[in-house]
This record gives sequence, C-alpha cells and structure tokens, in this order.
Amino acid sequence: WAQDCQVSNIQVMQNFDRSRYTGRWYAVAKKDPVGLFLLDNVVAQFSVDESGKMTATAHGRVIILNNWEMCANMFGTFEDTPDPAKFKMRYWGAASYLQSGNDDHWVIDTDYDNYAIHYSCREVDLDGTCLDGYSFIFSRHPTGLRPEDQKIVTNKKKEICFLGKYRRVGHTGKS
Ligand code: ODT
Repeated sequence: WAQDCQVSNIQVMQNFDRSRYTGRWYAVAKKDPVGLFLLDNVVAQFSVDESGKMTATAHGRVIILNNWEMCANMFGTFEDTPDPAKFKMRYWGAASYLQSGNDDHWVIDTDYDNYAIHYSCREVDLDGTCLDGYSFIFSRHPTGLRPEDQKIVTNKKKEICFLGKYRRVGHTGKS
C-alpha cells in the first residue's frame, strides 16, 4: 500500500459502530483548518437518537472575529452516507456569532474505549490531495492517550497525511 495522500483513498474505520462511539471524548490534539475556530478545552459528546441518527454537542474555547476568545457550546447533526464511518456534519453554535457549516466528518480509527481519530477535508485540491482540512485526536481520558495507543495514532496521522501538523489541545478543567 503506497501512501498517495488522495482524499478519496483514505481508509476509514471498518464496521463503525455509532452506539459504541457515544459518550464523552476529550480532544487531545488537533490539526487546524484555515480559519481556526476551536482552540482548547474541547470536549465532544456523541449520542444516537431514537431514530438511530448520530448527534453531538461540543464545548470548548473558541476564537471568533480573529482575536476574541470565549467558551462556546456547539451542536451537530450527522447525515449518514453509504460508508458507515463517513458522515456529513451540520453544525452551529448556541449563539449566532459562532461558526456554522457543513463539513465532512470521517472516523478514521477508534477502539471506542480509549482513542479516536477524526478527519475532515474541507477543500480537495485539483490533484486530489487535501488543501484545507482539520482533524481531532480524541481520548476517553482527559489526561491524554495511553502510551499503547500513541503508536496507532501516529501511524494514522501519517496515513491521512497530517503527520507533523498537529498541536496539543490542553484541558485546564475550566471548560
Ligand atoms: O475548530 C475548527 O477550526 C473547525 C471547526 C469545527 C466545528 C466543530 C463543530 C462541532 C459541532 C458539534 C459536534 C461535535 C462533534 C465533534 C467531533 C469532531 C469535531 C468536528
């Protein structure tokens, strides 16, 4: 398998089980998109509603209007696609001045109990690689990834061609 960085060739989680994915996830690292929004103290909470649709809330410290920082509550609904690990995420904020939009939301890998790797390419370049995208590394533990999960996560960062582009996302416990 040759890594070619084509967005269309990115491997996602096989047999993704949305019910095992529910609950709280702490963002421990992030590759930012153009127009960075979520800064740190990012906690996402996934649910599956009565009809089986996945929804989520997220809170965290955000940056708005280029230099204003505040805590924000965000909401998202996930539209299914033929691939169970690939969703379209419609998102909006509790306040109108927060970002809203519709992004791809792919689950690259997860063991459901410890780590998860999320990927979203917002703009695919003419050559098929990702021109503007973002990715969250999530942990079930606010303290970060377990040492045994770090190698898996590093390999996946490489596979999605974002290795070296992540920053740590801190949790100060205030949000
Ligand atoms: O932070 C950025 O720069 C990108 C903007 C991301 C929008 C986040 C909106 C969250 C809506 C609620 C859904 C929670 C699910 C979180 C899972 C992964 C992050 C997208």
